[in-house]
Amino acid sequence: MKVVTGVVGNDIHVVANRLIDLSLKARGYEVFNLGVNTYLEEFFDAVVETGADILLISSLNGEAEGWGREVKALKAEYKGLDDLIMMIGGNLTVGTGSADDIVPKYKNYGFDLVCHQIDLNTGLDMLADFIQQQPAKSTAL
Ligand code: B12
Repeated sequence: MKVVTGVVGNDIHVVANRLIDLSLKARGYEVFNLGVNTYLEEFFDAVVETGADILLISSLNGEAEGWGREVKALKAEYKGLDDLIMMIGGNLTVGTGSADDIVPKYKNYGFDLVCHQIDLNTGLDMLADFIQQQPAKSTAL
C-alpha cells in the first residue's frame, strides 16, 4: 500500500519523520515522505498524485490542533478521497492535554486513527489492524 507522510505546518522536528519513513518501509509500505514543514494542501496534492491509500501526518510541536480544523473541508475539495485512510500522531496539543479530550477532537476533524503520544510501533500496529478491518474493495467494473 502507498503512504504519504510528513510533518504538518511550521513544524521542523524531523527525527520522528525519519523513523516513520524507515518503519513504514520495513513493514512493506511504499512511502512518499514530504518531510517537515508540510502544508495540508501539499499532503492532499501528493495523495492525489501518487494514488496513496494512507495519509499519515505527524505533529510534534502541537500546532496540528489548529491545522486539523481545516482537514474536512479541504479533503472535500479533492475528488475521490473517500477511501483514504487518515492517521495522525505525535504531540497533538500545545502543552499538556488528555487523550480522552484530544482523540475525539481529531476524529471529528476527519482522522480515522489518532495517536497522541503513542509510540510508533504501537501506532503502526493499530494501522495494520485498521486496514485488516476494512471491507475488501470491489474489483467489479
Ligand atoms: C529535538 C527537539 C527540538 C529540536 C528539533 C531538531 C530537529 N530538526 O528535529 C529544536 C531545538 C530545533 C526544537 C525546536 C522547537 N521545539 Co522541540 N523538541 C525537541 C525534543 C527535545 C526531542 C524531539 C525528538 O526528536 N524526539 C525523538 C523522536 C524519535 O521522538 P518524538 O519526536 O517524540 O516522536 C516519537 C513519537 O512522538 C511518535 N510519533 C511521532 N509522530 C507520529 C505519528 C504517528 C502516526 C504515530 C503513530 C507516532 C508518531 O513516534 C516517534 C518515535 O517513537 C522534544 C522533547 C522530547 N523530549 O520529546 C521537544 C519538543 C517536541 N519541542 C517542543 C517545542 C515547543 C519546540 C519549539 C516551539 C520551541 C521554541 N519555543 O522555539 C521549537 C519548534 C520549532 C518548530 N517550528 O517546530 C515541545 C512541543 C510541546 C508541545 N507539543 O506542546 C517539546 C515536546 C518539548 C517540550 N516538552 O516542551 N525542538
